Amino acid sequence: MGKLIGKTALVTGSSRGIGRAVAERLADEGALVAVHYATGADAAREVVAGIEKNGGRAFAVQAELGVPGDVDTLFAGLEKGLEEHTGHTTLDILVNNAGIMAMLQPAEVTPELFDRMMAVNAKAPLFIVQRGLSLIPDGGRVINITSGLTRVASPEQVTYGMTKAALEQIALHFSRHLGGRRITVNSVAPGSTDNGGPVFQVPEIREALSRLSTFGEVAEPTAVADVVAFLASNDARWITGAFIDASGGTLLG
Ligand code: NAP
Ligand code: 2V4
Repeated sequence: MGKLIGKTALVTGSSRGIGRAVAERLADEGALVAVHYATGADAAREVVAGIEKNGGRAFAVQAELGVPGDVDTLFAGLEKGLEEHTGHTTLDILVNNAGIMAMLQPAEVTPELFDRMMAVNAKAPLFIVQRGLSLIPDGGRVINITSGLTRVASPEQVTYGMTKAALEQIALHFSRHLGGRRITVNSVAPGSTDNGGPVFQVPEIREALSRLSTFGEVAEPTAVADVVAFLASNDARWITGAFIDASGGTLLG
C-alpha cells in the first residue's frame, strides 16, 4: 500500500461496479481520486465517504458522457476539484472505465443504438484522453477498461464488442504518441465481473457465466481493480500499448 501517494486520479464511472473498486483501490494506495458519475449522485457520495473513512482522499464529479459538451463538463468539475484539493490541476492517472452495454441480437441493432454506445464507450474516452493530456505530466498513466468480448464471439454483443475494439485502438496509437513523455497507455480487458447488477443474482446465469472463466467463478470488481492499480504504479512503467487480459482465463479457448 502507498504506491500512489502524492498522485491524482480520475476514474470515470466510479459510482459503482468495477470503477468503484478501482477508485477505492487507487485511494488505498494514496491517490486523490476524482469519483466520476452520470446519474448516481448518492452512490458517488457514498464512494467518496467510504474512501475518506478509510483515510483516503476523493471528490465527486458529475458529467453525462456521450452527449454534446460532455468533456467540457467533466473537466470543469475535475479541474475545480483538483484545484480545491491540491492547489493545482495535475492529473497523474486517467482511467476510462465508464461504459454501457446492451444484449441485442444482430438483427435488433439500430443506427441510434450503435451511435449511442459508440459515443459513450469509444468517442468520449478519445476526447477525454485528448483533453486530459494538458493535465497529465510526464510519467502519467492512461488505462482504458475494454472487454474480453473483443476476443470471444458473442453475437448479441456485436455492437458492444465493436465499441470496445475501437477503444483498444487508443492504447496502440497513443502509446507511440506519448512514449517520449513516459506516459503509458494500456487496455485492461475483464471478463464477466459481478458489478452488483441483477444478472449476477440469478443462480443459473451466474453459474453459466462462472463456467466461462478457468477459475470457475465470475470476477469480483476488486480483482480487476488490482490489475489497474498495478498498471498505475511505477512498477508497470515499462508496460505500454498493451492489452492486459484480466478475464480469469476466459479467453484461453
Ligand atoms: P456498471 O456497474 O454498469 O457501472 C457503470 C458506471 O459507468 C457507473 O458509474 C455509471 O454512472 C457510469 N456511466 C454509465 N453510462 C455513463 C454515461 N453515459 N456517462 C457517464 N457515466 C456513465 O459497469 P461495470 O459493469 O462495472 O463496467 C465498468 C466497465 O467495465 C465498462 O466499461 C464495461 O464495459 C467494462 N466491463 C464490464 C464487465 C462486467 O462483466 N461487468 C466485463 C468487461 C468489461 P451512473 O451510475 O452514475 O450513471
Ligand atoms: O458476460 C460477459 C460480460 C458481461 C456480463 O457478464 C454482463 C454484464 C455485467 O451486464 C456486462 C458484461 C460486460 C462484459 O464486457 C462482459 C465480458 O467482457 C465477457 C463476458 C463473458 C465472457 C467473456 C467476456 O469478456
